[in-house]
Amino acid sequence: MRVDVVHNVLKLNDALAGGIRARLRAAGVFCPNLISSPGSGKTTLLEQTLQHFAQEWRQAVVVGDLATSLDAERLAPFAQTVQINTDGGCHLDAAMVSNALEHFDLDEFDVLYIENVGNLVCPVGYDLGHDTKIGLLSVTEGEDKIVKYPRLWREADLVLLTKADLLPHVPFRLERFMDDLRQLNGTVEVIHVSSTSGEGLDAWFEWLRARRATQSATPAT
Ligand SMILES: Nc1nc2c(ncn2[C@@H]2O[C@H](COP(=O)(O)OP(=O)(O)O)[C@@H](O)[C@H]2O)c(=O)[nH]1
Ligand SMILES: [Mg+2]
Repeated sequence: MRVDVVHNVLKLNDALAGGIRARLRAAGVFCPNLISSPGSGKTTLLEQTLQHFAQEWRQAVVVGDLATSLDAERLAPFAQTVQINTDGGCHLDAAMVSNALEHFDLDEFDVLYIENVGNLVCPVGYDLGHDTKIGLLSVTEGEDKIVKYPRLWREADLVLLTKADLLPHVPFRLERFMDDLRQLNGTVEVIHVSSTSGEGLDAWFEWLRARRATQSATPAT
């Protein structure tokens, strides 16, 4: 009985997510979903990214947190931003994103970034209608988070190893990280980035640009 309930909730979510994806595609909006633990650098990277593409793309953000509008306040100077408060929920779901989209005229945007609730577990299973799932791991979290939380890394289209500037200062085993990641996801691209030093940001911007171009070439379904 309980299994049926969970199953139905996910089915409803997937149906809503499919509708969101169709709307985004029809409007030509590319949608990356950023997933990581709290504090691994999602908002800081978005601050950099929004500024980098300011002249090139019309950008918007939906950001999820349990409480406060702190992240939206950080991002609002650079893009139209909607904060979702999940009131205890550990992830965004398609209904929340669908409600947030009421605040946007999608025809006015090229890219909609979703910053998911900080969590390596719950957000992974929820389709939000996004085009690509990006997993971030900061070097301060430890390389063991790859094997301990495998699903995100298995499903990610890109892994960003963040806070790369701190690598010399923490006992992060890079080789182990790569070996474990390759076991889960043999082909996933990995970019070392630092929002502080700027390392890897160009590679990240290029990845986004290329991915968006691929998406735009895919006909809406
Ligand atoms: N050293 C270093 N600190 C960073 C970097 N990116 C973010 N931070 C810091 O890490 C903390 C959490 O960053 P934030 O972007 O809020 O993480 P989020 O919770 O994933 O959105 C903040 O104090 C940031 O200043 C980085 O590349 N290097
Ligand atoms: Mg944040």
